[in-house]
Amino acid sequence: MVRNWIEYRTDAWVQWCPGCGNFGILTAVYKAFAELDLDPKETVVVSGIGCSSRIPYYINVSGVHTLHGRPIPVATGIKLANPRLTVVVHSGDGDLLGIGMAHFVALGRRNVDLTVILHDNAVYGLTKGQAGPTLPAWFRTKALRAPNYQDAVEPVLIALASGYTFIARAYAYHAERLKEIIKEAIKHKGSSLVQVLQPCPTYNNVMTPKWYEERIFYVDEKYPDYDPTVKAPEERDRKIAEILDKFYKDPNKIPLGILLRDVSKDTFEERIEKIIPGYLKNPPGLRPTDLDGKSLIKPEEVFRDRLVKA
Ligand SMILES: Cc1ncc(C[n+]2csc(CCOP(=O)(O)OP(=O)(O)O)c2C)c(N)n1
Ligand code: SF4
Ligand SMILES: [Mg+2]
Repeated sequence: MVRNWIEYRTDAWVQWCPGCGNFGILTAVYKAFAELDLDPKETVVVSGIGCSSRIPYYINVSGVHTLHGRPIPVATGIKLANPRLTVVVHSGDGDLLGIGMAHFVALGRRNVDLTVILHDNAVYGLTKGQAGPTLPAWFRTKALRAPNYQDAVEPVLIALASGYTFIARAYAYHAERLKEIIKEAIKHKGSSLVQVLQPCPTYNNVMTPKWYEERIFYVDEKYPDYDPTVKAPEERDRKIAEILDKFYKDPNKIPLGILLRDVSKDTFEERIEKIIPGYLKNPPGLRPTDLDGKSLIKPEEVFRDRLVKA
């Protein structure tokens, strides 16, 4: 059964500026969730703080609007408490790659089965247009008094270096292509990154739709033989070298599509199962905590080794 995507809409007024790329991302997410037939009760959207992070209010699944930079740790906790949930992180470039960068790297190292959708407008939209971590050096957007004199970070390369097992880039105005990529990212078992290039017509007057559309290309169109799959750990470095060689030679071109799909690694949940057998069958979030009014959690047993003896 495929649900109607309208079921995932809420009644909340969508508070984004006209033309904002977040609308394309939201549309793609509704349709991806519907086509994957995700049960709203078994799906959680977790965001940080920013314009993009308002998204949990607009999607009719469980949602948590967390602190600036912290959606990944909160999402990790939710997923590890109940690995049967589908957990999707939505946040901005400032949130995930500035204040939240350590968590972004840690997620790749762990390969928790989460999908991260990075709304990348290269500015801090909510706080009125300061330079975001992905704004190239010497670009001067309209809120800046001087050109940006920091270098940009490249989230795809950081994700490759950190261990993410699914890495893709998309463009917010191409909602159909974005929807297909989001579906693949959610289906993948492990940490997935979808970097979405997102025009911000209010503050980013340099990286406009025209600017993006002159640079983007789809890897499956330009290189139809390219296979993003990594099947064994020793193939990963060779695949990264191929990505750099094929897609990163021309700094004026931006590759879109699925760049890496690494099926060679255990997820974090599978690693926990190895050291705590039975965890996947009986994870903490599904264990009863109360029986007939009597708590099943006995602090004196849980903390037995840590009690300070008088
Ligand atoms: C701890 C903390 N520091 C700073 C802020 C102020 N702040 C709110 S949103 C934001 C950046 C938003 O940029 P981004 O994550 O790129 O999201 P966008 O608005 O562009 O979607 C900042 C710095 C905050 N809310 N909390
Ligand atoms: S400020 Fe930019 S990112 Fe924020 S809602 Fe407006 S157009 Fe979108
Ligand atoms: Mg931003």
